[in-house]
Amino acid sequence: MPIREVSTRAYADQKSGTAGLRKKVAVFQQPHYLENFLQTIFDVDTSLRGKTLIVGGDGRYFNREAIHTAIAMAAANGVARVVVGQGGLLSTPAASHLIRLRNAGGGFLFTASHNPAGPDGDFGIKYNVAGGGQAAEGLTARLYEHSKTIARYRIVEGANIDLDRRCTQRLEEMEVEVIDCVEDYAALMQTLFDFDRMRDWIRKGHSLRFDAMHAVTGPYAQRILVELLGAPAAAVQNACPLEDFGGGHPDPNLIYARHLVDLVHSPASPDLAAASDGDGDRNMILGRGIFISPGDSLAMLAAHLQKLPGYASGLKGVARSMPTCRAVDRVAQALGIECHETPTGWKFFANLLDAGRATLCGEESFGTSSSHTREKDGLWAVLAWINVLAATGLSVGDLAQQHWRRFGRHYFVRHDYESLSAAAAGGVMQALAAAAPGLAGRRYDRWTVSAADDFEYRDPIDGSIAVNQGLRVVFGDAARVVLRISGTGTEGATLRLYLERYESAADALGWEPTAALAPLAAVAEQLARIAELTGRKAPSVIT
Ligand code: G16
Repeated sequence: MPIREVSTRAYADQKSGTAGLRKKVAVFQQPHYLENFLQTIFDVDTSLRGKTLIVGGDGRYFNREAIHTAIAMAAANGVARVVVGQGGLLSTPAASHLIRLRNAGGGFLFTASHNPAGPDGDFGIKYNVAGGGQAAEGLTARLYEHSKTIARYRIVEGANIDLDRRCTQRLEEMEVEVIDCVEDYAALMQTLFDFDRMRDWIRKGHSLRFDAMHAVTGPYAQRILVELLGAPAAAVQNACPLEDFGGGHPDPNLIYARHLVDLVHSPASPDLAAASDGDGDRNMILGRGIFISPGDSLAMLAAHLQKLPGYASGLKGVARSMPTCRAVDRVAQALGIECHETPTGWKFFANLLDAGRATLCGEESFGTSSSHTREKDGLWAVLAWINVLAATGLSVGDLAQQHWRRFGRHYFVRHDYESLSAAAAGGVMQALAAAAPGLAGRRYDRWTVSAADDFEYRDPIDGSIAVNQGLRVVFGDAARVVLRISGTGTEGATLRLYLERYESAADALGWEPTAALAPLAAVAEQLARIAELTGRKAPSVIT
């Protein structure tokens, strides 16, 4: 089959956001659009030549076409071997693990994460590098520059790879290995968790409900929870991945997984309910009558992880993104370990994980994971919770109460203002940034501003500096108001307002989060003037 060099014209919008390139499907369907971006990667990151490339996606619409294109281009660009999940499926954490396991040069993960799918939905590419982590800021900047001038790409014409049969095929000089997408990941999980104890926990009658939301975690949950841990088949719902995710929005949060919230508040509540997102890197944890916020989940796992086999030697450190509540900071302090605050985006954890400075990381956007991979990992978090419950004998609710009694409680909420014009969202940011230098010492309601700035991060390992990572108004340990523009939206600009309020143990119990945060929401409006500057009286989504 001939390798063809195809002339193309550059598109000017291939700038990666918080997690890769994310656009409407129709944008990716433009002539040469996908090819241009892939060629950009092959041109800029020459380390893929002669190496293994991991390829997979979350099964959404356009996934198969994209994978066929990627394989045909890999063969034309000197890649030695492509390892691809059967049916084109690989969860993001499983792909990251495979990059590490196979010592691959990198991986293409076709996903727009939790964004809706289908012909009118979103598509995306995460490019992960050797070691399994997402491309760092410096590399994505170089990719963007190159994408503006690209004029040709290379592809093997007429390639015809069977993605559904597990076997090794040849395309020109390159080998294509189609593998079971779950096997290596499931093996890794068994080295981290006490499967005997978890099986026992289930056998004794503890109940589970995991919602795969018709996205990629279905086969993973089926194999691990049902086949390996013995949960009844009904414990995993919506397990079959669909191209449009069944018309749903696989974003495991209080809005899009409302049915799980209702379930845990009903008499039919399982002991643990959970969900994951489109590509399997997010997680949501609930117990009978209780939702565990991602920041709390991170802190609670940090407090108990050492009880699990893979973490028996203790945590080296923890890390959270800046907008994530500071609950884990208190646990780190009690454990006497490092606690890092990074910008939003899992890629910022990679250096800390590689350097052994962090074992556990988490973000408010329903992401939690450990040093076992270089991505956040939805099922890992669910398994960690099952193992912690099995090891402690506590219910989710009791574990949370115990935690808050010891460490105090961080109430947290995120308000999203979606589909704003870039000017409106930028206007809010600029106004608060301009006011920030004069805020220290001012009193709002019961809180006094201790610091207000635009978050800047200096990577402790490579010294790189990331600026403009979100505005934060800090009221000592008692509260924070954070404001930033999302890097993952595909329609207009999304403004995110994060509210965090801390109450020490004595005051904490029995407080309803919405009520606890209402006065802080009023303070945030005074500070950020979102209603006044955007005309939006209320957020589009509250999680
Ligand atoms: C991505 C990133 C996360 C980030 C999240 C939200 O998640 O991997 O690190 O926290 O987006 O980003 P933003 O607030 O900029 O929209 P995912 O699950 O979409 O890949």
